[in-house]
Amino acid sequence: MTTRAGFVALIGEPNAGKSTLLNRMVGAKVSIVTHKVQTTRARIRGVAMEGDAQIVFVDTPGLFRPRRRLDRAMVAAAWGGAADADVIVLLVEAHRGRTGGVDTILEALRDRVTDNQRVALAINKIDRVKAEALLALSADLNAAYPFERTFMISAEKGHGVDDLREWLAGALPEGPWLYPEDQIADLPLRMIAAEVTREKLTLRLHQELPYQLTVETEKWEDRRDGSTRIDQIIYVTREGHKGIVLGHKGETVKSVSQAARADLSEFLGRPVHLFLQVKVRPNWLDEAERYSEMGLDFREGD
Ligand SMILES: Nc1nc2c(ncn2[C@@H]2O[C@H](COP(=O)(O)OP(=O)(O)OP(=O)(O)O)[C@@H](O)[C@H]2O)c(=O)[nH]1
Ligand SMILES: [Mg+2]
Repeated sequence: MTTRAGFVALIGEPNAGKSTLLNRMVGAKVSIVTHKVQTTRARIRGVAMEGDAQIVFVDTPGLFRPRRRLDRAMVAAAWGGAADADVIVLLVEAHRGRTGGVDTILEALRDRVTDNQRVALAINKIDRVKAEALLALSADLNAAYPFERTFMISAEKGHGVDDLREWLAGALPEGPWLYPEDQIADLPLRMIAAEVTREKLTLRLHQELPYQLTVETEKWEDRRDGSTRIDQIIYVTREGHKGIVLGHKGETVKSVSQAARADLSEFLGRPVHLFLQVKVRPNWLDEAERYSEMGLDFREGD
């Protein structure tokens, strides 16, 4: 049997639907999703099988103009994911079209893509627009960059996703599989668990606060009774933020904990006891250890 295997990087502006697409391709929620921009902070690998091909999808942080050290490390991680990929898929939101941000990405692609890499366009969220608009957008983007193929998809509803996966499988180089056939993600469980809690926090907190916090798994204990105890710390930058995360009588953190615990129990297939602690750490955004916990390179933020 001739097998194929390789890396497919999903890149695009924040909120384009990269993580939603990765989860759909893998068939499990390995990367967190919210309606807010800059949800994903590091590269997240998910593995999908298609016939004799093993496709390693690499979800990346959105590409935007970075301001903070964390932002710069995120954008560097995204381009690093693209650099290592056999195939790059650029996701563009159908209803937003060719934005300035998309133009900036196209320009960077012209400089960065190497001869042995293939690049496809996926116009996502087609459920939000009329067919006529799609054809015009596809023509416009293809005039701006020589994409090998264009796919019209809805990562959320699943339209066009099978075609994309089939094409990707054929586009990968011949070679042995890179992961065991039943592995779906390449990310430590404690990191997935921290991400789930960060997703619930991002969904419940407003404005800048989600961008000023990070979550780390401190302890993980698989108990003999079949349950798992997970202890996590939520780092915030200010005393005021701690109060907001806790909420009136601790209600906010309680609802975050309940929602995270439900997701984690489902993901792990066993009961989970989740303990969250909020700590003020004014400079966590400038601490190297916080970045390595997230899977980011601190120096890339210089
Ligand atoms: N209507 C519609 N919404 C979608 C589709 N795909 C993703 N979304 C929504 O778009 C929002 C962003 O999705 P994500 O998958 O988190 O986007 P992302 O590109 O990973 O975003 P960052 O991690 O911030 O870069 C979420 O609210 C998704 O539910 C789609 O095909 N149709
Ligand atoms: Mg994402």
